[in-house]
Amino acid sequence: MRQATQAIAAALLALGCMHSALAQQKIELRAADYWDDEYPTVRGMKKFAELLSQRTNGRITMKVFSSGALGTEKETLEQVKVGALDLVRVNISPMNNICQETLVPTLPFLFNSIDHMHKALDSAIGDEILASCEPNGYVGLAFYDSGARSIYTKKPVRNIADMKGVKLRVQQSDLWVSLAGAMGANATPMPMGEVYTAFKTGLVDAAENNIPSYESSKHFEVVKYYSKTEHSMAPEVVMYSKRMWDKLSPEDRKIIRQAAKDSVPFQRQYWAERDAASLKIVLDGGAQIVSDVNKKSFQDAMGPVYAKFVTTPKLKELVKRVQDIK
Ligand code: GTR
Repeated sequence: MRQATQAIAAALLALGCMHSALAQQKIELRAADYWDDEYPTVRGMKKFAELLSQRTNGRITMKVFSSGALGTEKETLEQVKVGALDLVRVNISPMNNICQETLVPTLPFLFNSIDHMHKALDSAIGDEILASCEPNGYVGLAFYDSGARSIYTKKPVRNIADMKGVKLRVQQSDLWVSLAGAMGANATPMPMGEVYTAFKTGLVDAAENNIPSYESSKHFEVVKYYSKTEHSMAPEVVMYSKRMWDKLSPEDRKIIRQAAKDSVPFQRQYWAERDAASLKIVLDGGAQIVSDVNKKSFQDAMGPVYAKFVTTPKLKELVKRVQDIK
């Protein structure tokens, strides 16, 4: 009896050692982002990496492969899904066809200000949206800022009628195709990296994005009118591979989740700085910001987009909760 007890105690001790060895395992995470090292999303990811390393005394590190080195957003999302990459920062739009709840923050004119968007994403609504992609292979860790998206093209756009027949580049998401259609435009979905050439060859006449993207992509050099339609505030998102997540210890999951969350206020600061700096660059480069846009003409046309995509009780509830935020 006594021997048996001793044997059990020894086995438990061994298990405990194994467990703490696992918790102490060195982990080198690999992350991807489309933008270059100075862009606010990459700076946010690097802050996230720094916090991880600090909090674990260098046990968990994260290398951020920037400048689209590992592929387009759609491609890196596929790598994350199979676990070839641990995590990625993408715009939420390429998640739209993967998990439904991500449609909500992409919807046109849902948020009426940046503050409203922050309140919604910082609340339980944001957490629910981040958590909703787990069955599809992605653990949502955080939302990053991306400002508001507006249309830019070779002539000023002041009213929805100006969009009729315009070849508008959109992100690779069915919601975006429908949104462009509701504006009267011809949607041309393609990855961001192809848009510059598409402008040059006339494949597209217009695109839509925030000012830092308009500047960083150099699109402002070829397309001079940026019309403030501010039709969507689709945020950026940090998605972790569910397959890789399941291999982490509960302690490490907690550390990673917390570091991602704690990088958010830094990223918001980087965003604000870059937004102002990019505006100056595009203006100095000869771009014109068109502010007298009839936003209501755009807003009034979005009913069919809501009708087509906000179809389940869950999506309706999320939209209503966002709209009810004061
Ligand atoms: C940017 C975003 C990128 C990418 C791009 C696009 O605002 O930061 O991740 O999604 O938009 O339009 O493809």
